[in-house]
Amino acid sequence: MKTIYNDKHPAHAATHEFFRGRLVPAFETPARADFILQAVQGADLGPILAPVNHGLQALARVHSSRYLNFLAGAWEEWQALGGEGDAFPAVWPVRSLRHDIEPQSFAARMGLYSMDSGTPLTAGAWDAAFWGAQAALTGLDLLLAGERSAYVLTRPPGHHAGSDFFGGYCFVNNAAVAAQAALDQGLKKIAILDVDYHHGNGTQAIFYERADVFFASIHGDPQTEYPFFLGHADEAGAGAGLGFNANFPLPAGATNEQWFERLEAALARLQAYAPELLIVSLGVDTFAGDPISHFQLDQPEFTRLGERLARFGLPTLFLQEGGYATEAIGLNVLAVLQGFEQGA
Ligand code: Q9C
Ligand code: ZN
Repeated sequence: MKTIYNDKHPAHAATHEFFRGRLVPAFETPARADFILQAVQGADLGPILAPVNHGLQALARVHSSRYLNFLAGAWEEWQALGGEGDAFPAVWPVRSLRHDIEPQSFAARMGLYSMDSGTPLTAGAWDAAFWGAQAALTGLDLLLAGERSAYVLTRPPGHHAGSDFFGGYCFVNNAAVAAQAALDQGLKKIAILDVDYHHGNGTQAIFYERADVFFASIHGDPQTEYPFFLGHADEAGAGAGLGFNANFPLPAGATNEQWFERLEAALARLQAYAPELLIVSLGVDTFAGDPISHFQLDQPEFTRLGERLARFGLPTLFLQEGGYATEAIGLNVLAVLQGFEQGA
């Protein structure tokens, strides 16, 4: 399996994030991707390629242009204001406040375009996120040229980012960019399977009213787990998209048996949809040792996941999402990818 490595990822390097009222060391760090790269290289998984620039247009197919403009210029604006350290939002347009007018104030736009205070906007966030999407598009090219699978090694992750907001450590929704690009190149039905511990609210929302992308997700119950405000089992899609969204929330602390049972249920829904391409939002924060999550998967289960996805039998694009047990992340990801290769 080929890996597309976003070598611009170190440009996004937050030192701290807000958690329980104070700044704590950031969880989403460059070291995560470094460990994965080391594991992929060490195992000789296959060639490691650089992303090819496909331009901004592919991002603009799923993100609003005012949001992309904001992201591209945010660091300069923050610096011009004398911002010290990373930028964080502090005010949000909740219910009854307006979203249609884009305020001049940078602080106000930080809130308009974000969903939480746990996602530092750094000097290199835009560069890293832009090239992450390009890496996803490069991976898609390989599949459209006939490869059976590809792995996109990138950060920051993408699945919490909506059409016009960042959050959950995500800025550009790589899975959505890739799915839309596949449709734009003539495919008709795309399946996205999100196995990150957290519900992929951004991806779900982007395709919620559409029938050409089926989004299925297994995740910690939003009653207690981030992103809290989306990811319930009754979210089935709307309008033309009704029936093309499926959520499988599990309580924090769920067993591996429960997790694989939900995986089967999710795959059954995707199979009935008869998609042409599978995009996997591959978060490995389902790992038993993850510092911010509460499932119990370990390396044998990650291998089993990879084997099962291989038996699903579709061209498969793996996109890196979460996973915060930094020292273990490389072997956890590798277990999925090698399981896939063995199961093929
Ligand atoms: N300090 C992804 O896995 N807040 N995002 C956690 C812990 C947000 C995770 C709080 C977690 C987002 C892509
Ligand atoms: Zn996650």
